[in-house]
Amino acid sequence: MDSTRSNMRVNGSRLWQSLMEMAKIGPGIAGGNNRQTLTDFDAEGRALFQSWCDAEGMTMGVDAMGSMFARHEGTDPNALPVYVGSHLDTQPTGGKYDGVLGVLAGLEIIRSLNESNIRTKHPIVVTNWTNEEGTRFPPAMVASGVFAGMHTLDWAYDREDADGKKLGDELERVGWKGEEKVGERKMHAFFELHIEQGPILEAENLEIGVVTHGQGLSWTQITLTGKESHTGSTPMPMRVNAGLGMARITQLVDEIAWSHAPLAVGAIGHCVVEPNSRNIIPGKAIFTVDFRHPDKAIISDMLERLEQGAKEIAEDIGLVIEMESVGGFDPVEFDADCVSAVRNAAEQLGYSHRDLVSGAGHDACWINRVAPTAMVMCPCVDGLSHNEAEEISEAWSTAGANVLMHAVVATAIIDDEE
Ligand code: HGY
Ligand code: MN
Ligand code: MN
Repeated sequence: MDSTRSNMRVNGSRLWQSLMEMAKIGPGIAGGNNRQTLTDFDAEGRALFQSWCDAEGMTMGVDAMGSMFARHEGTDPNALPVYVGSHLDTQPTGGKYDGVLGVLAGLEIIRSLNESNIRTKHPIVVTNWTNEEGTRFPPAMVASGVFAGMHTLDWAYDREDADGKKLGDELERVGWKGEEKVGERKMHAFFELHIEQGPILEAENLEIGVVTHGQGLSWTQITLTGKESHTGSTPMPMRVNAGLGMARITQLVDEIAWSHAPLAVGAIGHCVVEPNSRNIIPGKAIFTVDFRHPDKAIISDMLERLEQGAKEIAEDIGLVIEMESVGGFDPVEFDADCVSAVRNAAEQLGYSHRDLVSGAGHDACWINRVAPTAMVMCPCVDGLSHNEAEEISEAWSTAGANVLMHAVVATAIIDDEE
């Protein structure tokens, strides 16, 4: 390999500074972030990212879902670009690195290439996908899902938050509703760096995860309708308690997941109890069941048992039950050549690494349907994420960004290597 390329490294401390700078926008209450999609904080983070891209001479495209595409020219303007990125939006009690590392490491690649005057044949486009988290506007990965043709634009615009605000209106309000038709961009390849959000790499003292697959995900929203009544004067036999139904279904979800140990996972993270008064028996409970597994057949089995068991619980208590699939995707196998580019980069750079199945969903899981795609992962402390205490080290961040850069540049081809 040409010495120029083999000596390429990112500026890890500059990347770390940018991460800390972005983390100041939309602070949480415990050291993390609350920069939810299409809030004013999200708009502020986008503007900072745009200013950094402008400083590198990149041209910004924005599509009708607000996804941002910062283009760094290659020597062949007609060559399909190599895309690299992730998401800047965070969970309400999110960490400083989930998604953000992937976007800012992409920018750091451009900063480093500009500094060392290395030109690639293919242009490189650094991407910020709108609303990866899917907390404010479910489901997760909605903009990359529209890009991959999994959702229509109108359906996405119609998503409502807890206050009844619509995604499309909020996109307009924050000024990030672009003109570009979503999904028209063609990619030579897409790479995403992300923290593992699980314990494996740290536990095995490894620096890099070469992500070969992403596990499948299913979100089922359940609405239980019972009867509101006084918690004091209503005799137990007369109660139709929606909260009790939710509690029993929560237990059922846990049992179903454990029955497919060690890989299956299941939980209920979102729930609304109405009218949510301490002395009224809940008349309604609305909650989302999150099931995940690398094997689609297991997810189907979990869903069948959930449907069967939840109906029995509802009947036993006298509740009306409605169940609706509100998100999900099949297990993903990433592109073999892109995965090899990641693995080769880790080997050439001398980083300890292993193949990994992603436990979390990522924009790459949808983009893999429309372009050759792969992911790089770095460890996170105690495997903790979706928690303000999420933490990584600067060394892990730098290693991940170096592997990302070498995989991207090898795919975008350095001009004088032709
Ligand atoms: O839900 C997920 O896996 C992703 O973190 N949005
Ligand atoms: Mn993420
Ligand atoms: Mn996340």
